Amino acid sequence: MKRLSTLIAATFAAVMTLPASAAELEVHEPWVVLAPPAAYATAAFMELHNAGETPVNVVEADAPGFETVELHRSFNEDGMHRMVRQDRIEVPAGESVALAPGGLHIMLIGPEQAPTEGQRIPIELRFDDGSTQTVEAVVHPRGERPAGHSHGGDHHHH
Ligand SMILES: [Cu+2]
Repeated sequence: MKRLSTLIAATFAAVMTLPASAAELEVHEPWVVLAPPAAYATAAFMELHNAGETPVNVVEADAPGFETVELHRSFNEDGMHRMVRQDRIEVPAGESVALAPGGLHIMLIGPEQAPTEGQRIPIELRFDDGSTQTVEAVVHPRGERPAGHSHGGDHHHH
């Protein structure tokens, strides 16, 4: 039996890949929409890039100072703007997924205090392997670029 189990172990070793971890996910330009002070909710956007060789699944998000944080997707149906909660946001290996206005976003619901322009909101992303990654999203009005951003192909370290 020893030989057989060795063979099985070897087979598994060949098939198994390293679990996807947060370390392989690069998060670019996280930002939060500056909402009117009385707004019930606002949204966070960012670009997720998976530099690894296995898919990365974001299954939850959280942020301090908000009652509820959910993964959402906006879409248009018969001219109506709607959004639906997502169980996960999958970032395929080697690809990028944009969380952007009109599409995927992280919904920040029920702020204790209205976020103000320039505020940095830590958003924790949780992955299906149990790992987490926290990004700092800057609050700014829709349609504006965060201050100090450059498109020089620089790598962001976290
Ligand atoms: Cu939403």
